[in-house]
Amino acid sequence: MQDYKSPANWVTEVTLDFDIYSGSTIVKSTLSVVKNEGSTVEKGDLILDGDDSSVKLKEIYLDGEKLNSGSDYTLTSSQLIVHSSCFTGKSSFKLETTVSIVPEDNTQLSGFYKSGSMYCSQCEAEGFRRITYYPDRPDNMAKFTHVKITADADSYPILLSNGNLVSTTEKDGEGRHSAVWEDPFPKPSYLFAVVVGDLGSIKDSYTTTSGRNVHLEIFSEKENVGKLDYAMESLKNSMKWDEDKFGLEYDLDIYNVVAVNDFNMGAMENKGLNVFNTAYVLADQKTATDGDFERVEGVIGHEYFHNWTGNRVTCRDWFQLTLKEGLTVFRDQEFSGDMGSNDVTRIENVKGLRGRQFAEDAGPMSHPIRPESYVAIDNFYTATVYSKGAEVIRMYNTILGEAGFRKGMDLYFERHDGSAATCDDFRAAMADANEADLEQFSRWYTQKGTPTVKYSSSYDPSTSTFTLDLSQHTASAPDNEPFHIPVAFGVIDSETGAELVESQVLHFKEASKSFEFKLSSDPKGTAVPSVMRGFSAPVKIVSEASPATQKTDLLTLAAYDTDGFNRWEAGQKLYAEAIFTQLAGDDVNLDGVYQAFEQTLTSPKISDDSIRAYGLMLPSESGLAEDMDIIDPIGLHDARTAIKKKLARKFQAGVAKLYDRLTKEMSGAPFEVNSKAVGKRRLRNTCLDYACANKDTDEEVIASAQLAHKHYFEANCMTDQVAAMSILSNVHGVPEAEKLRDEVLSKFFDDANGDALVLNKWFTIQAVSSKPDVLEDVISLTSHPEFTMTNPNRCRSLIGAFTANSAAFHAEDGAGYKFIGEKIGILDAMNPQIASRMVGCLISFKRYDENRATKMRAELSKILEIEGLSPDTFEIVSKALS
Ligand code: HT7
Ligand code: ZN
Repeated sequence: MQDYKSPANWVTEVTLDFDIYSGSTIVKSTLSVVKNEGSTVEKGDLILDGDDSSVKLKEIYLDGEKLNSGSDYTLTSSQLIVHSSCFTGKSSFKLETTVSIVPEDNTQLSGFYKSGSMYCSQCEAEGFRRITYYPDRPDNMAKFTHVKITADADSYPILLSNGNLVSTTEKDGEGRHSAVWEDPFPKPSYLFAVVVGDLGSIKDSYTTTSGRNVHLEIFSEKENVGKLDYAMESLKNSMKWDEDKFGLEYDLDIYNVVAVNDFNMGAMENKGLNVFNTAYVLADQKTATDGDFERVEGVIGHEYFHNWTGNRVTCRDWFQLTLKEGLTVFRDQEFSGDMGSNDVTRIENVKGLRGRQFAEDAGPMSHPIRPESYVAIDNFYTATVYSKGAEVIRMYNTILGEAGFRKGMDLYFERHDGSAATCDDFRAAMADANEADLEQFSRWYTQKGTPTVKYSSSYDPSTSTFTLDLSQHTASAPDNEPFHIPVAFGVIDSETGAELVESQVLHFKEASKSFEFKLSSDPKGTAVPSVMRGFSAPVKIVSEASPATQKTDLLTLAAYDTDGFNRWEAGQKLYAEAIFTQLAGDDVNLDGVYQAFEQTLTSPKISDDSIRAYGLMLPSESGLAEDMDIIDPIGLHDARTAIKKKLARKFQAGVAKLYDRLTKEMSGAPFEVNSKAVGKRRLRNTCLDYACANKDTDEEVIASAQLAHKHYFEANCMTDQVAAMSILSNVHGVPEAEKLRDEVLSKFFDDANGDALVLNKWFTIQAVSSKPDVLEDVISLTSHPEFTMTNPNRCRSLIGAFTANSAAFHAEDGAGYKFIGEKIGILDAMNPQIASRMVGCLISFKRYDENRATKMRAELSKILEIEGLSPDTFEIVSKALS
């Protein structure tokens, strides 16, 4: 990690003036600058960042005196350096600049840009330098005291920025009007925002515990205003949850959210003015799936929680990104769990972590949650920084307990409110508040890779002693020192299901260690260890027991574990073992799998339909791939499909019965979004998936298609439509069934009526189809009039989705790689952030066989040769090839 140096000068106050005209926006800034007495930088020059591909300097004055290029300042492609000779002897001064920018030409969607008919900004991480010259670093916290926006009044009636609205002017003779905003809280430039447009909105209010009345308003394009209610409810729930859980209240009188069509990421936590990708704010019965509703709640919560963990306390430098992101993801996960079901949320989050972050840790971009270096910081908004970062925060919570964690949070805010902090500051607050030793815990910040924890156990009846042996190592980073791993643990009696050892957290800090427990009486059956309950650490957990013992242990845990997560996990491990045996071509004994599946399908003890559904679902291909040294994408897909078919065949009657029962129960019920209703839909759609899985004969293909077709036309919501259409999109080769598929696909398209988010689903479902000619479909969809590479959501919905279609993307002839390679070249010139994310699908070539690896590498080499390749894509590709 580069040594941190605070700058020679601080900007303490800012005024900005945006004068927006079609084709050119003039930005005037006045910066109040003071000398930083604590700086260790040798030269005292004022360094302002500025990207000259976006910003054109017009004028510059220091305390009213015009400055001259060369003698007074130096302009490079990325900086404006005001020589210290211009302000020698002054303890403070004012610097005024005027620049022009062209938001209409900004296809990178970083800085100030046009999205449809509105203008908006995205400044994290380094977008402010594409708006004006400024110390664009997170440790420079300044008050934005006066932000004036002027634009055409008829085209742009809404003029928004951070903080409080100070004044407005009416339309003048030229038809222009303006608004002035002031943000009383000092902030880094990455939290600055401006939005200008002709927008609709919904309004509400929230009164904080201490009595502050907060005006809440969510803006969108006018035709989408009817889809904002769920976001508003989620926002109010978030505000209440943060007060209840962490004693944190909102601190301004206004909280504005704006939905934007063209956005590189999910959303942005700008102080008092969140900007959201429409995909994470718009939701209604007709257009959003339950998954979409869940994401809206989670992301609304996430951005709101940033107000304290990110905005009030920000990051000293971008190496500390996980300080705000890991912590805020942990907070949004806890919020989502509390709003619905904690076990369900945990299962979903761990599935995501295993599918994405474990893969990242096993590839060339593997990095610690606090990276050591970067070329483009935008490349480090990764699953590791976010999701593994959240797991690291969760481990503090596990080690210190909920009350201890809260004490640590309180101390963190007491010490760092209003400042820019580090991950070490956070760890120190946790340690000091609890008098805990978290020295070794720091390795989670500095060491990369996914550790594997192996365990074995024994029981000695002569001493009534149960022994658990643990060892840890990181295969991808063998030099790693042992981590401090909290192992949540219990022991279950295989005969009675009784908990033989009280559930507890073991502190595993050595390369290997044995833990002993005295049992009060001998087990009736065998004593089965339940290790890493609730997924208490981001590790791979492997039993060293014989395959036969492992199977019986997993059956015990699947039936009896008192920990909901491990109950689910045991079933998943049984399924995974069967899939890998199938893949190896060995005889598969499915007795255990059938037992677990049947138990899940029928057990009256399972009260949550989502848990039952997740228990019936097989592990994902991406999750399974992480347990393979060399990934065989097609073999894996086929083996998983084969096991699914066997289950579908064996439980055809039971699945159909459950499907019918749920259909009856749900018929005529009003549409609701709550755990119960979502659970029912999830379970019924899982049954549909199994009911349609038997496709060995043309008759079966037709019968499946008819069932899915019926499900589609009887659906009362997007969740059920998508479930049915996903099944139908796989249909091929049987004309009668293909007719039903095509009918549904075109009905879906017509009913979308141009709705961008619904059309994205239409593209995605076709891109992830298991049809053998899916790539041809995808290629032809790139010429569809509704397809465009310039909108990140649309691009992800087709091109990104195809890369997730592992069996098709990794086709042996390399056609998938070639297609993606070409698209990345085009994308990089428009939007490097999106291109560099997309190229991630090619970089893990070492995980594949020689044929595939060679072809993937060849595409990467071609990309590297592109003239003018962005630093973003260059960083990822060159790391992969090195
Ligand atoms: N903190 C926000 C990060 C973000 C971002 C980063 C790089 C490029 C574009 C971006 N848009 C938003 C999102 C979050 O974690 O809340
Ligand atoms: Zn965030």
